Amino acid sequence: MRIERIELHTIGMPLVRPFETSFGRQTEREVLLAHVVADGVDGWGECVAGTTPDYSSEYVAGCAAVIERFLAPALLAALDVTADGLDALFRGVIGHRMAKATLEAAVLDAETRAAGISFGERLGAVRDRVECGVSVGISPDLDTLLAEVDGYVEAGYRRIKLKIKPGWDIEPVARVRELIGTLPLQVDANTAYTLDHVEHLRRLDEYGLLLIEQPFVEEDIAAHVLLADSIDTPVCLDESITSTGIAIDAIERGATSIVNIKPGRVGGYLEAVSIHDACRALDVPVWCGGMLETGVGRAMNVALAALPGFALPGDTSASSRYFAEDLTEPFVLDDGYLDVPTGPGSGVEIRRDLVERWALAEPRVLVRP
Ligand code: SMG
Ligand code: MG
Repeated sequence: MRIERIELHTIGMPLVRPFETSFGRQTEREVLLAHVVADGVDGWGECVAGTTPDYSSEYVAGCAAVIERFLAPALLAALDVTADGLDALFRGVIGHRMAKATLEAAVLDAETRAAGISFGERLGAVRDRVECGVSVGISPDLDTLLAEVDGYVEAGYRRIKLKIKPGWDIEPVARVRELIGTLPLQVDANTAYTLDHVEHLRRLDEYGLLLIEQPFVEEDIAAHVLLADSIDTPVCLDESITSTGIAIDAIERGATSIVNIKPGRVGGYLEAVSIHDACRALDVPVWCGGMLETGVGRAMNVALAALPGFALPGDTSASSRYFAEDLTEPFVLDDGYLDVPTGPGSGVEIRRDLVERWALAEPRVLVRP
């Protein structure tokens, strides 16, 4: 394919309720979207970065700058672009995986639309629907938390994930476990703990959790090995896993026995598939994480979650978990599952009227020199 044009849109979408994690609270999702036109075919990609560099070092305005200054010019200059060739094309830029993943998603979307195949077919999906979990933010108080969880159980979610931090962990977990009985439950600390908390975290073992996600800072694989050796609850890395090599290393060292795969965090869907394949070869189950995606990213995540190694429910919740109105046709839960889109490309259509209505700035238009 030859890329004729790249447009970068930044929009703001209100959340149906604030989302609080150990590192912050958000009431709106700022979304960077890349729209590529390749041989007359449109492709859209969503960036998972947030407004501030708190989940990772990347953030929306930074991703837009890296794309505009370095990645888009490389893409526009290339004579023949394929999704498989992007790794080599972007090799001159170190890191910036979320920015790279945004363009990769748009190129994959255009490529699969042109070929008339679905994202699921392209990635190797083996299921036509995926089991869904929901991520529950830190609440102002326990009653509010229990009411929120109750609503999600009613809606049919098949797994609950609680955000935890020091001061908001054992008691919320105990109360939610009491409320939901044997429904699968897991927790996510987003790096809020240190090795001083190992004894405290061992108290979670009582509640039969599926896993504890990313208790310590992303660079500290060794700390996760120590925890994994002293706790029964499986340790699962999220932020730490940024490539296939790092995933294999973390697994072999015993830091993680389950892996959260987020395409944006690892540089794209093709690297996500590669991590899936590596984990599968090592008999390590994986699940699909979420970054409050709009329908654009959600459609692609649901396709990824339909690969055979995705053995646990993902943070692939319904559109209504975050948005009153989605950017595409909404994803609606059916008995705790979402259908994998079957149409060409991502299989969903972006509503350009909403991209315009929710724009936070004029789109940046990049064309071949
Ligand atoms: O999309 O439902 C979702 C979000 C799931 O909890 C979620 N994501 O660390 O796994 C994670 C967090 C990161 C959110 S960054 C604001
Ligand atoms: Mg996480």
